[in-house]
Amino acid sequence: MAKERTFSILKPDVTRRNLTGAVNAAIEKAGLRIVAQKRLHMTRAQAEAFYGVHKERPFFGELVEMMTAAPVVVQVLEGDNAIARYREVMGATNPEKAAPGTIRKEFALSMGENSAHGSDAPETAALEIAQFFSANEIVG
Ligand code: 3AN
Repeated sequence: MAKERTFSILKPDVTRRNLTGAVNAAIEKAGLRIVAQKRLHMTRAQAEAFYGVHKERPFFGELVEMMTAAPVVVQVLEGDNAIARYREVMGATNPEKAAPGTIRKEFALSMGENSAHGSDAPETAALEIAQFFSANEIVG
């Protein structure tokens, strides 16, 4: 299996409820290594750029508001097939449809406040990582 890196965000609903450690425990238990991590408060410009692909969607305004409402924790996760593995560990976008034991089933509040973001492909993972981390901040 190929060792990969993916980009993760623990969303404001996680930091607000003091669940950063609980979500990180689920990530590590799944065999993913947190090889970079920082807590920051996203600016509107950062959130709009990050979710640019969704700008025509009806929930875009709400999404930007939600992502800038409180701090987030941005991370780089590393492991075998990390991109697909992390999406499995996160569970479905809609927490009601997420499988038992997934981060979203355990912690998410709604479709919007769904606790975690994970990249969906190698190209997006590389772009998303580069938006928040320089190479010397990632230590595998
Ligand atoms: P995922 O994060 O599971 O890849 P996407 O890429 O479809 O899901 O959506 C990006 C983010 O937009 C979601 N994580 C969620 O916060 C928000 N979102 C998606 N669909 C909705 C919706 N119908 N209503 C509100 N927010 C949504």
